[in-house]
Amino acid sequence: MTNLLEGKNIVIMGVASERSIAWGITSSLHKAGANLIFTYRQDRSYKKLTKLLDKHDITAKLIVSCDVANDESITEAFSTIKEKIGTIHGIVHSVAFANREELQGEYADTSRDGFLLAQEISAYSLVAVTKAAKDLMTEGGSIVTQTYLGAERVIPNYNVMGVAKASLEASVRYLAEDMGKYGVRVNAVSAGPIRTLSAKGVSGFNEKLGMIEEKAPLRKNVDQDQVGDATLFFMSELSRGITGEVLHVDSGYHIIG
Ligand code: NDP
Ligand code: KAL
Repeated sequence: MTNLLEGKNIVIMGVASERSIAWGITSSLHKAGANLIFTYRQDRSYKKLTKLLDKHDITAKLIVSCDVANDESITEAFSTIKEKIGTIHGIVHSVAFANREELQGEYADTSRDGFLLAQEISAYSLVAVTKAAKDLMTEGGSIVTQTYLGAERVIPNYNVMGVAKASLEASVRYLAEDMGKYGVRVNAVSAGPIRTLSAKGVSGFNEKLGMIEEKAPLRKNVDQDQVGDATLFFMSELSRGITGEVLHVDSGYHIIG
């Protein structure tokens, strides 16, 4: 797997800590020889990221700030990438957000603002980023996002985020059709529960981990490296015939009734 991404410029969005799924992806793509560009939102994430890169002896080609809730910030980030890097071959979209108080109780209580916020950051951002990256992906490439089973089924507490992920998965299909003619593939990885900053403090997370150990065919939880390797597959030519797909990396849990 060492040379799968040699010479490829790939943008990774969403490293907030060593536990981030995007950090597992960073490891896999780095081992495959990719040149990595990172985007972050909070200064705290920038500090974590630079420390992690240092610790693991990974050199970033570029690190730029990008708040996906803000069109100007997206345009600025991608024009900096265009100016400093030129052509890119891939984007890893690993960002999501909903108000904590709406990730519990009844979905029927979701506020208009909370609904729109979750959609904006967790689903529309993939569209906005694809739009901004279009003229940098002149040699074709691959866009990969992260989703969860709550898009397909009702999972307690996931609520407004489940509806945002359903919108994200539908966007993957529509974007796959649009971008296919430019040689760009668009896919999603649907990961099982992984303890990250996002998962911290949300109700019902530990129960979900237990459920996988008990019911999933592989009887164990997945980790960031497994999601990283599946994302590497989507980034590489090994998946050249696949687009518009949602691939479950969840120990097989989704097949169990
Ligand atoms: P993390 O908390 O590590 O990452 C979430 C990231 O979202 C952070 O880097 C955060 O950046 C970023 N983010 C939030 N709002 C914005 C914004 N407005 N602009 C730019 N970036 C933003 O959690 P995960 O690694 O768990 O989450 C990554 C993805 O994986 C998400 O899409 C999540 O839904 C998905 N997923 C997670 C699962 C899990 O069990 N953990 C399971 C299945 C899917 P910052 O902190 O700088 O704001
Ligand atoms: C059924 C599950 C249990 C948990 C329910 C909801 C999880 C929603 C994920 C969503 C991304 C979490 C947040 O938006 C948290 C946010 O309100 C507060 N946290 C933060 O601001 C931190 C500091 C930053 C880094 O986080 C973000 N996101 O910016 C779902 C479980 C089993 C699987 C998970 C966790 C899925 C998923 O999508 O993450």
